[in-house]
Amino acid sequence: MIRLTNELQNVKTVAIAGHIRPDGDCTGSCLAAAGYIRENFPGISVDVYLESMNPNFLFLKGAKEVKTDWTEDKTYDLFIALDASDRERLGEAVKYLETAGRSLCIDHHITNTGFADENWIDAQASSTAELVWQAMDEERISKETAESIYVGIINDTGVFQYTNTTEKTMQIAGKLMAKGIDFSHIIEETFYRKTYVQNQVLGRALMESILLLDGKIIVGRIRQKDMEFYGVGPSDLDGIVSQLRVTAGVEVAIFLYETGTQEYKASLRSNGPVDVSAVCSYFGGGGHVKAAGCTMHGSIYDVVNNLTLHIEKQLQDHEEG
Ligand SMILES: [Mn+2]
Repeated sequence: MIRLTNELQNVKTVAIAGHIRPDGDCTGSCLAAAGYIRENFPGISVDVYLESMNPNFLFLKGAKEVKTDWTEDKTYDLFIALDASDRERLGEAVKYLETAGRSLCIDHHITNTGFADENWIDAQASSTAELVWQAMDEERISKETAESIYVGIINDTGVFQYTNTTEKTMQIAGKLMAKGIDFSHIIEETFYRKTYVQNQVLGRALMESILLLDGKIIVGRIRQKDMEFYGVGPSDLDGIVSQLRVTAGVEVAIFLYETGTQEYKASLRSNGPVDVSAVCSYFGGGGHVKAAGCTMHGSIYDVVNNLTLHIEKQLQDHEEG
């Protein structure tokens, strides 16, 4: 376990970074940690590095000060990695880790490599935000910091729906509510809100999806030319795999979007016994048992075949076992 108060002794400068393609947990965790340090340790200067800032999270405190430009060479006393499972996932922010006096890593990915000087990895935690809450002194957490933590938790639990939600998750969520946050508004704006084009591209992926293996696997995909047509980027595709997943009878949902010639980013979700983290790890990716991702190379047919073979194998082993 890591306690921020203990780690900030004799520290004057802190860099906080999450993973590339930052999601709500990553963004919320980073903003919460930064806000907490700025509010309670005024002598410490904090920079947050995120590859991009989702406009839905711009209302969170400190969001507008996030550095999305990593060209500056700065050295820090302390580097804190949040929700990033390995060095590669930090993107170019890894240079601040390498030059920092000391580094911490707080994460809940089972695949985390423990790359920092001190690592707190708890794969039982619903979200990194849940761990960030525990790293703080409860009475020193402001309403604004509570909002950022809440965004992290609802993002990774699907608003307390997924099986990673625990009694502890709900206790922490209750304490966040007691800080006076507008939880209903936060859920609407950060989890359910979609732009018109995001809904259009979701519809397109659903309409063109296919079922494989007697309906146990559903595959959706978006080509680069589709993304250009709708004028959307990768972050606009969040949530498509979740919608594919709710299809009746489906064990595993696969969503693929084209990132280059014969290159696809794959997101997998499991409803049942299939460990998609194992599938994605085989192809060089990672994640959680029920939600994972990887980058795949080859034609769309090869990519779908390779992924479904591994899923089919697991389903067979499960039926036999
Ligand atoms: Mn997370």
